[in-house]
Amino acid sequence: MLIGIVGKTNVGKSTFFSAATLIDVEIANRPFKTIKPNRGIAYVRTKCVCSELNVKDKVCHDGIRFLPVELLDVAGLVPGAHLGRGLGNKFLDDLRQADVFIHVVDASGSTDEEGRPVQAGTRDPIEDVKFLEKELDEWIVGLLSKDWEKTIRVVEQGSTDIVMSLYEKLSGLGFTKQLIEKTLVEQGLWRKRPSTWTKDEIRTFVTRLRKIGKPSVIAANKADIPPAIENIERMRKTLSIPVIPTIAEAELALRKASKKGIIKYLPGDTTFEMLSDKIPQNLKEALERLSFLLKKFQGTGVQQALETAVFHSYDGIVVYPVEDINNYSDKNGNVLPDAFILKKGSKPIDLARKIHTDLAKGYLYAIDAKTKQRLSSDYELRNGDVIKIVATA
Ligand SMILES: Nc1nc2c(ncn2[C@@H]2O[C@H](COP(=O)(O)OP(=O)(O)OP(=O)(O)O)[C@@H](O)[C@H]2O)c(=O)[nH]1
Ligand SMILES: [Mg+2]
Repeated sequence: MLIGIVGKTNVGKSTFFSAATLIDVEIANRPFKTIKPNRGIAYVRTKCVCSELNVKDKVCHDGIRFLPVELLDVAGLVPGAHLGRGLGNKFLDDLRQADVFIHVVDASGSTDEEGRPVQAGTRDPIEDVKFLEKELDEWIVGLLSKDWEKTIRVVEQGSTDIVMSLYEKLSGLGFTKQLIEKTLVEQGLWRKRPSTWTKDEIRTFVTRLRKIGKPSVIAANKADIPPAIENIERMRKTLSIPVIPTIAEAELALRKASKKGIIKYLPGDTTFEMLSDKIPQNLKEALERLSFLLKKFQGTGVQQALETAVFHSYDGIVVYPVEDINNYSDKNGNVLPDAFILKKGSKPIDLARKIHTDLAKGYLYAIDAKTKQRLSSDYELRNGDVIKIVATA
């Protein structure tokens, strides 16, 4: 699973990335610090199925399982990026494979539209959300418009159908044929000759496709700077996607202090414990400030943003593959050795594909380890399912 971190330049994308992955990257209060994308692994938490099954596994901690997700932090955008402003938006191609976006916004309004530092409260973060969504749409429209005349010709001559044609044009973006077809129908473009589609119709179609195919969550960052709270309230009222207040900088500091053994802190916690009383005064003061922020915001929001992206926006469910349905283990007796995130609506064959392409090739059927029942091939997997895939050798 790949999460793309997108947003205007200088809003805290790399800080968020670094806090979530503990990978050191360049962070600075100036636009366009990141140019080359950063890739790393973060973890989302889920309640492990072990307690429900009354078994003990060696993977989860106190009944909580940490599942890896990949994060991609890319260069920032500014309005007009699709026309080449700032660094342009060509690097968005790195994000084609992303399943979901975390859209980092400077909720405090302390960076102007070009990402330059300004007095807090100057810039309206809602404008940042709007322009970024527009840039994402322009990017997709650009992919769609390439050789548009030719597309029109082949479709109208009947050599290929419109769904297949659009699917191929947008290949790599991860939109399914079903989604493309459903969106065409919904927008009244199905059976309408592509040569008669207006620019507005194409744009509305793309916006809809993006909203469903590349869902996103807003990380309302720099929530610690005062005007952020009012801005977040407004964003929640205006926007139709989840808005999670985040303080990426605090999360990064806490995770680093925890790594150094200064404090005991787990991502997502709302408090931490100092592990020594010989902490220098200045560090103690900094930690006290962090403690205050954690209490005030009920956490730094970074973990919550990741989990909202995976389990809410992307609609992820967690499924546990096993080989031995009686002991819920693999063939070596390891109990619940793996857990995979799949999109809601996935079938047993999708799980097989996640485990190994060969397993999908030789797929015969699946068994629900909890009920010991054989599952039909169109069974929709549910969160917490424990599944054995039976395949040819
Ligand atoms: N107050 C505050 N500052 C933050 C927070 N998160 C990041 N910053 C600061 O914001 C500035 C920009 O952070 P970056 O992570 O480099 O931002 P970016 O979006 O990756 O920027 P580019 O790569 O240049 O587009 C840095 O000075 C960070 O320390 C936060 O939660 N609160
Ligand atoms: Mg950056």
